[in-house]
Amino acid sequence: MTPIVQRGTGEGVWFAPGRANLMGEHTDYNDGFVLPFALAQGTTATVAQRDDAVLTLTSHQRPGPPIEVALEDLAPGAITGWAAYPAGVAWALREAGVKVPGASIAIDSDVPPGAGLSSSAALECAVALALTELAGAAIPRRELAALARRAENEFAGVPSGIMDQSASLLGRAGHALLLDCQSGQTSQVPFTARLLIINTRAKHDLTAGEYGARRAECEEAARQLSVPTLRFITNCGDTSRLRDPILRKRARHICTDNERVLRAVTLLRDGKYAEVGPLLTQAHASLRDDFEISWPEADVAVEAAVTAGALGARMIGGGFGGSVLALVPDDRPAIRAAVTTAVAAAFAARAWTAPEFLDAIPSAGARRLTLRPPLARSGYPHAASAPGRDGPAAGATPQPV
Ligand code: GAF
Repeated sequence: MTPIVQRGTGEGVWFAPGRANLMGEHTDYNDGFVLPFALAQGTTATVAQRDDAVLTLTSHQRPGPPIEVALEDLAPGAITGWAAYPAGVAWALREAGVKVPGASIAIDSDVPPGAGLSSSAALECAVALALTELAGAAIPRRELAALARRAENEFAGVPSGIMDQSASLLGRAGHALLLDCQSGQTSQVPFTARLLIINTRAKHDLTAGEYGARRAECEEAARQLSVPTLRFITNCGDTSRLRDPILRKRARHICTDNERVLRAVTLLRDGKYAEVGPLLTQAHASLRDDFEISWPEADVAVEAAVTAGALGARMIGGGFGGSVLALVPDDRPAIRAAVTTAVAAAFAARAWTAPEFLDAIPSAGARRLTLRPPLARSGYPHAASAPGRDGPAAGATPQPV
């Protein structure tokens, strides 16, 4: 079969994955450790270069007329909603001196939005990779992650850390990514597993105030402990010096979660996969009781999953909605089935919206794709509509170029 999308150097399809996080929540903006991995689910940006200096944006998930903006008009606040993420990337690249060309960008994704699986980082990173390649700019992936984060922080106004963009751009199949958010150093930790994501369908939203409030509390705790960031608290007992009980709990979560990341890495490197399970469940208790960012559906999902035989489970992401990650033995499909049945039953008993179950397989990071027909439609991506759900992320066989 012939790949037919790459008709010229000025167009193509780029893919960037969403992420799950094995360990280390809210530790990234505290200069701590995180251990995320790239998912197989992700976002495609199908891009055609234009002769004018204009960006047009369409999304299969957000039908409507193309959003159009002149590159020179890009500035924080100029674009809002979903398009702020790709437009923000073009802005951040220009700020960094990249000669971003005009482009028509069509987005498609199979990362459920609001599920805490970094649909926004996947969107940013797919576009970042596309625009830098079209511009002929060779930007190391770590720097590209920082630029995508800048787009999210300053253009879209979301005060997030560096974890999600790093996982999307630096992820490797069969590995989790250990990232030291202070030094920026990364190392790939072998991790071949099929985990279970339970999308609780309670939507999370990082623009809501709680994420920023946690950041502020962590900064205040660090100030009162006379350290630059909570990363520098390595003896978790030191957090008891904080008089304020809320700040004490926040700092304790960050310190113990940093410890759990390093412990999980050691266990994985020693091949003790199953022993990571209880760490996940401990992390959930810390996120629920100390950091106070869990939500009822997540607590019920964790409890039901572990009772039904999961090795461990916890909420992932920013909190207050989104997904639970459960570690289930790969070689025991009956346990996986028991876990999904138990979680679904627990939700039904409370008359909650049924949860969605997804595979979480440590997968490769962002890359350019070639596609097979029928994905490259006539006139596409200039056509008003973006690729369909049979599009690259959902059904095609992605092949690195
Ligand atoms: C969100 C943010 F985008 C990340 O930077 C990270 O802080 C995470 O919440 C919590 O660990 O995904």
